[in-house]
Amino acid sequence: MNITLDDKFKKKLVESKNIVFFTGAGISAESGIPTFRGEEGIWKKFKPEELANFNAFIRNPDMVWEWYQYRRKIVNEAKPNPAHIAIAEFQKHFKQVSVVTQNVDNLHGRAGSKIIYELHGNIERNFCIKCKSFYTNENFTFTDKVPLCKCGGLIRPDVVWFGESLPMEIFNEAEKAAQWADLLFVVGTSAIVYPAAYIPMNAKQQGVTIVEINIDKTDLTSYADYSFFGKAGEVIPYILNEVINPKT
Ligand code: BJW
Ligand code: ZN
Repeated sequence: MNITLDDKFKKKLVESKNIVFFTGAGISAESGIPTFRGEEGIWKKFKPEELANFNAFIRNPDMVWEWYQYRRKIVNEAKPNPAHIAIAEFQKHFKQVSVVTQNVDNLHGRAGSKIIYELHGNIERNFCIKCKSFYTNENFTFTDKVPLCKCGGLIRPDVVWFGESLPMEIFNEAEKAAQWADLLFVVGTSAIVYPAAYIPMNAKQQGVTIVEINIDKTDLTSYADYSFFGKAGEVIPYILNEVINPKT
């Protein structure tokens, strides 16, 4: 990691009251959870668009279910990494800290973040496509074959697939939180999936300062006020340290 925090950034940071972190799969990469896109992001040669959609589930429910089983196992074994932990730690130093996440792994919650908007659902929950009954992962022993509800319907994970609406109330609250932020950190997302990616773009239009943290350039880089290239698990603790021990 080779980043420098300039005086203007440091001033903005210490004067901020309301901080929002907008996160994607890259923040969980250092916990061992693969991202969706890029070298490490492909599962059995399928793109996320080919698996994370309702038609794929109806065509081949066992295959899509197996993908989620594989990911649940990884998520269960994963632990929050220094990036999730540092974000939770920010709560001790600012009036309000919110997390808007596209991730379904609940690692922000496990790290101790209190205000979390989950835009794409949560892999720990499931529901029946016919009668909409909810099931948690503990409700039954999952196998690699898709389970059936008591009504006979297929049970699917409670996540948002391509072509499906995001939970609108959560999305609206998240959008408001981002637009009222003094600083919006955009961490570990390719920012290509909409409508989630509108959140930082719209906040920028409202004059919010955007700080991107990513190992690579993204579609959002040209909109960001600051871009810190490096691993989230290194950059976020480094910024937190500046809050705790400001060096002038
Ligand atoms: C690190 C790192 C480290 C790695 N440190 N960084 C407008 C324009 C264009 C298209 C559309 C549009 N509006 C809608 C669409 C269509 C579509 C869409 O966006 N398509 C695009 C792909 C083009 N959107 C939808 O279909 C959405 N629904 C919708 O719009 O409904 C409207 C509607 C409904 C009904 C009727 C009519 C209209 C729904 C989108 C749902 C996305 N779902 C998924 C799966 C969730 C469940 C699951 O987890 O299985 O969400 S897909 C997948 O992508 C997942 C993610 O949340 C999402 C974003 O991915 P993310 O997090 O950015 O990950 P990556 O892998 O892409 O990037 C990782 C990044 O980390 C990289 O940048 C790395 O460099 C970085 N990195 N290591 C820091 N250590
Ligand atoms: Zn049912």
